[in-house]
Amino acid sequence: MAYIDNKYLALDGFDTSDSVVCTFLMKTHEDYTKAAIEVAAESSVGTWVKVHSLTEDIFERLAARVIEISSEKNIIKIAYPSGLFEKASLPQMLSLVAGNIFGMKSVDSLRLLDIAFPESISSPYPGPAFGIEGFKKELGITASNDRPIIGTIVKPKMGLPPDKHAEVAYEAWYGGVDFVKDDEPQTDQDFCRFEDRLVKVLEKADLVKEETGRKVVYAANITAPLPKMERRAELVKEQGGNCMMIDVITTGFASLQYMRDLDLGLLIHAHRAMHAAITRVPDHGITMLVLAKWLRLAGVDSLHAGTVVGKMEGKYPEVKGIYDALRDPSWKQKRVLPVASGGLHPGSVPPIVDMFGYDVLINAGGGIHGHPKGTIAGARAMRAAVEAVIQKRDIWEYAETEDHKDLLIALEKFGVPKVSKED
Ligand code: CAP
Ligand code: MG
Repeated sequence: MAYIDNKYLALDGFDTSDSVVCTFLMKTHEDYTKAAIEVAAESSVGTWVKVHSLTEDIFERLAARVIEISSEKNIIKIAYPSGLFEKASLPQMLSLVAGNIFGMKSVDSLRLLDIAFPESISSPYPGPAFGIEGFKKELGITASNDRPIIGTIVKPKMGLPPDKHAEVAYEAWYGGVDFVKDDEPQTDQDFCRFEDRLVKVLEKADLVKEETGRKVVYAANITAPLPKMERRAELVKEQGGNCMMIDVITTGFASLQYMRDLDLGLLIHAHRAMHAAITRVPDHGITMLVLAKWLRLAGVDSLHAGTVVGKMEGKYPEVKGIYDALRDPSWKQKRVLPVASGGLHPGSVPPIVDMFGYDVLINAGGGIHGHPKGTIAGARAMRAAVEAVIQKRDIWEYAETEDHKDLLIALEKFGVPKVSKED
């Protein structure tokens, strides 16, 4: 296509202080600079041919500019003047910087690697209502007794009736887990209606508090078309719940912003199911880093962010970058609690804490409910693993010295290697 106008190029400097700056990985069979111009034009004020109605004034105010081209690295940077964006609207922002350009014939592949916002764009977004500190406070965890939060997912993923679902939650909490969530596809099916499940699980949360004195969190999965989501969130509130879980990619950014703006005083736990359809292909799509930044602006309190050591893909540099963006203290918005989940078990606790510290929610589904002695033992093993890390002790040494049978069985079951002293 014949996009024209080198005026989209600003390679000799451009004031980006009031621009959203996007970094793209762009591969093309066309002239590299020309393709970069076409991406900038199509994602701001241009189209495939020059139109008479595009005045100089509009161009000066609103045209995106290519501020960096590195054809040998397949990297381009584009600055988008803030005037292009509606205040506090992620759907509009995504339609601009992550819209048509992915499908243009002039690029063979395009991946939005990173995004940086000027104050004028980011500050109208609410960010998390609770954040990391608020999430931990809900569980009675403060600076004086700081530690990672332990969570589980009720398993099997689908199928349990409400009373059995609640029983699994109770056993996990009783064994020492702080946080229990529904699985991502578990919403309001005939085998387990949402309201019935909610009431029964919250009764167990109250029972655990009576029996152990510990406050716990139940992330009820309210995922649904928006009116039902709103109704379910209100039910969580009415029933004394403290957290709603939303599958934020499948429900969409508009729904999430709406639910956050209700300001119900409930933790928002964000599951990212379907993200890998967008984030995984290395040359095309949008990175989880960019999704995480958008979700922090939107105001999730916790977000699945990868584990490096679990069953889902994601190498350390990329996953650490996501954790850093969620927990970056320089933002006006509160910090988001990253969630490590997927294929984890008690033996995963030391490497997760080594990589990411204590400001993390470590979720284990199969790693708890797959314990040979059942869910309570699995939860106790997870809790003991955290205790070993807090005491800076080797997990095997701790299990053996403390004669922690549940942890020993878990380490054997999940094949956790013993690290000999000289290692
Ligand atoms: C984990 C999980 C989570 C994934 C999500 C599952 O269960 O409940 O949804 O971890 O992946 O359904 O697989 P297990 P991510 O603990 O039994 O693996 O956190 O990467 O979004
Ligand atoms: Mg799941």
